[in-house]
Amino acid sequence: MWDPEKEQMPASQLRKEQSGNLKALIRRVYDRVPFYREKMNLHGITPDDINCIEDISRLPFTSKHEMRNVYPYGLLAVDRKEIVEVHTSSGTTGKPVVDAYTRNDIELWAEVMARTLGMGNVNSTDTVQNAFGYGMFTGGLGVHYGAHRIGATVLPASSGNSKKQLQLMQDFGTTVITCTPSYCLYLAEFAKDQGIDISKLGLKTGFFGAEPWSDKMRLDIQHKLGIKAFDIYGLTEIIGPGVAAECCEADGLHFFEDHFFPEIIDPETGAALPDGEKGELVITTLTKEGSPVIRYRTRDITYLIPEKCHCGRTMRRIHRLFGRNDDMMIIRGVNVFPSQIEELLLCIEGVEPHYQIVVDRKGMLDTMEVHVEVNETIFSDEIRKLEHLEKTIASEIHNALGIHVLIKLVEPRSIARSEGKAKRVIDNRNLIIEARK
Ligand code: DLL
Repeated sequence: MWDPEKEQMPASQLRKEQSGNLKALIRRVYDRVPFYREKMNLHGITPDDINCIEDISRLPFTSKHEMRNVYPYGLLAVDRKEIVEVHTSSGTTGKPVVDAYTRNDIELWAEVMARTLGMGNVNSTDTVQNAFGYGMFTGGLGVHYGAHRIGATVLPASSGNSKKQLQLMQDFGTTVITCTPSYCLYLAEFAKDQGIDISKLGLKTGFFGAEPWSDKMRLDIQHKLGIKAFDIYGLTEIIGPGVAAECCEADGLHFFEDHFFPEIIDPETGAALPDGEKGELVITTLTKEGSPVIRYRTRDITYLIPEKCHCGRTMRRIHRLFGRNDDMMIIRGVNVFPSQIEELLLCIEGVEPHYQIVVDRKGMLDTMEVHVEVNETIFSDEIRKLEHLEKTIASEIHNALGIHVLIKLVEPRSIARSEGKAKRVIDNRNLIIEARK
């Protein structure tokens, strides 16, 4: 454990720290950030109303839409000259959101990322090959700072260039790999093509995140690379990676709630949901200085696990992410997450972990087609067998989700690979989804 004192803090002490930090945060943003002051005034709340962590539910939410509206520096709670680094989201669906870090924020980031890597016992003898993208994306530098803090040797490989990735692994004896889970699988496939057995290169551990991935996909990664795979969660709006991470029990991600306070709400009504109930994750940055965020609606769907973990850490856990409610497809009235489809697909013999879901509307009816890659052996089977497999997959999905989908088996390697986040869904319906704003 990287910081046993913090990570095993008794709940009462944690609540006390959270309460003190929330109170100080609200006073700070009220005094310094017009955006928050105006919102609080509108809700008739003053800093004096916030005295303990439970009072957090009195505060208004912050949405992505609002954060974009104040691009680039509308959330700054310090003087601009205190900012030492800036990251942004990709901005593919609108203006990017900005995370502005003070020197202390960078220290905090290094600390929570050291905790994250500490979940897999990374230490100064390790060589961490960081294949998350470096740049405005938070993955690259976030992992980098954490690995430095631990004293491991970092190979700042960044994403892509698979040939070079394999060369680095061989030359420098990489023990830890970090990247998106979809890129990791691609790398395994690429290694195989090159005649390299990636499971024999001495890798021990991998940290994967930035996109949803199922337990089946984890097993596949572990098997193909011969490593233990950890799920790590984070988002630009909050700090980047380092918000929550899985321990060796692999039963939920410990939320670093001394710095980031989690709540689960009903996405429709905004009402708080009890532990164990699935809903939208809302996060408040309790200690960040540069661009603090209050009750940020992440759109990510999960639930809180309050039970004590066998690893000894006391911080509450969230279940692995089910997906985002803006990725949730409503197909003829049924809510479907890509992760549910993935989970089903990967249970079927011969199916590869590469798929794409194409949603369309024919007349008034939603249609869903799933393009599924199969392995070479299956693909060279006779047509009759392929048709049988298509039917099997369609009926598995129908049994589990109650919707009819068209399955199209496609050639091995025909679905585009990504070096970063995989694109799983193509929605051709042109629906205007409120949540996307
Ligand atoms: O993806 C930060 C990150 C980098 C996390 C490296 C983990 C590793 P954004 O680009 O702002 O930041 O995207 C954040 O990605 O709201 C989730 O929807 C999704 N996401 C991140 N981690 C996971 C995960 C980074 N472990 C958005 N499982 C989040 C599922 C994840 N979804």
